[in-house]
Amino acid sequence: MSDYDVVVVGAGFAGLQLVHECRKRGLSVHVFERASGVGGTWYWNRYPGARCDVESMWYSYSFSPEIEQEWTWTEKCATQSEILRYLEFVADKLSLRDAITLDTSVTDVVFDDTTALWSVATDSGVTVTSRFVIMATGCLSTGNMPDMPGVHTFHGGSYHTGSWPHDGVDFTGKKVAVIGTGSSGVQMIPLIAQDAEELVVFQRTPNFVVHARNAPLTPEFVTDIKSRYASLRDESRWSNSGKPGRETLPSALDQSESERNARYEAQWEAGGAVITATYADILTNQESNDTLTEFLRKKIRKTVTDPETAERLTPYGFPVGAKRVCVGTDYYETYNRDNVTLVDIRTDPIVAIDPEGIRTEKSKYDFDEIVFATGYDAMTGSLKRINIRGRNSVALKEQWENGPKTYLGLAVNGFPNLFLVTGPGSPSVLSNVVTSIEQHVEFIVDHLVFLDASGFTVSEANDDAQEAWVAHVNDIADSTLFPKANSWYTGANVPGKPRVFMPYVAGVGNYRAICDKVVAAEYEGFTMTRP
Ligand code: N01
Repeated sequence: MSDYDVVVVGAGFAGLQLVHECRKRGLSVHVFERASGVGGTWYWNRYPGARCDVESMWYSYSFSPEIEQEWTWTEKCATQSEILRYLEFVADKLSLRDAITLDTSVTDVVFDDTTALWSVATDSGVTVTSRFVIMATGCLSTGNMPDMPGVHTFHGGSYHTGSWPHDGVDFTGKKVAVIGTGSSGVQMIPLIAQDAEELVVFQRTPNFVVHARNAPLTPEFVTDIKSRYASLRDESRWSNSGKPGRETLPSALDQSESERNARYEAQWEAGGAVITATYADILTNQESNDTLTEFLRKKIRKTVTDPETAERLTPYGFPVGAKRVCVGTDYYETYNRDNVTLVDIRTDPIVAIDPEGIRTEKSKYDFDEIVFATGYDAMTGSLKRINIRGRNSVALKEQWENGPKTYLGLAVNGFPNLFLVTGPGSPSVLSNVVTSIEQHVEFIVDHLVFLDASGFTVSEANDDAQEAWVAHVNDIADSTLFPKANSWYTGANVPGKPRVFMPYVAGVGNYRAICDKVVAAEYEGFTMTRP
């Protein structure tokens, strides 16, 4: 007999919905969450300018029409604080809080071959047993802190974007360094520049940055969407991106240069990373991709007044969209300010951090504050830092030494009754992640119900099904331009991490159809056994 049917690790979007869905189906469930509140990534990412670049009307749960109608988003792209308020509202509305233990990190998740139960140990000393464990730990929740010489000797304030102080940081009149120019850096740099006396940005790889064109939502717009939510959500579930569709022409090469640029211009003005979906072949055909690359490079040169800075900000060497396109507000314009300097650390590398600031090969900079916008050990980091041991005590970390392998991104051979939400091999980070989370949660919980109804106690992904899924994920990725960039999708941002393309690129609709077929074939690819 176990303490729970289901133990969930993490109380973000996935963990909260899991509590609700498990309870609805009569399964006892408990969540352990390391933070002092619910919200997952939205609990931690409180840096200036933090907001979601997927529109709030879509970046929200669809499983409850009541929540959809009751909650009203105020901005096109919601701020971190609004998303956190939303998740707190959901937790209260569905009375989820009593199933969640906060301030508690799970340290060990160990399978007992004899009893077929999982033992889940925490840093508070509490250990519980459970029939099933669901890892809802998020794709971007373990920070990537560069191991720079002297990093701990700095006398000023030092912060990573993914664990921001709750009281905020006052940069007024300060000398500030930001290291990293991904989505987090791009959002915060313009705001820090407004307050700081001096801001120095240390850039390793320039990214393509497009405008968010964020704006308040009008009551008419919200009412209209709310009245059509059911069909729009259905469209999202079967789309590529997890949002309602938009008009996409087959190839950028079918149009003249002026027609193409007119379409790009319209999308540039509308804002959003969706510019890479202007043509269906932008991420599969290098020549098509080059047309958008050139359009965006011209925008940088036109916006940034100093030609040398503009050139340093201009990305080369990878297709646009193969690394996540960053969505910002006045990002390039910020480099026209007198108090902002851009250091290209590819030509002038950081050699050390010392008590006063940062030393590069060519210069020394003194700072009051250093911000690390250096990203995450994405997709596998949060799973590998927990001691997860499956059959015969094999550690997940060791099994994944050469890269993660999963079946559907949801289960791992050798780890029976353990499931992943948005695991490697799922569309997760290449989609509106909330749409993906909902599909995964429903698949997993329905599977548990099926097991109980059929008298099965153990479900395990087959090795051959897993191998076939990994091969499929790779084949599809290789038919696109994604693998041509050194990105966190491939693990390239973390020194020593194996290079494996982790997300599933064929879209949430195709993925859902495959999962539906697996269900229709009574969970093909899983071996299910009775006691
Ligand atoms: O992290 P990143 P992020 N020395 O990995 C640099 C989501 N997100 O937190 O490119 C110096 O993209 C690194 O350089 P390089 C979104 O999915 C969404 O910004 O590796 N620099 C890069 O410039 C996003 O993609 C939203 O050469 C170092 C930067 O740090 C994901 O989170 C907002 C370095 C890291 O960029 C991650 O975004 C925020 C080193 N040792 C985040 N190591 C929205 O919804 C790394 N870098 C808008």
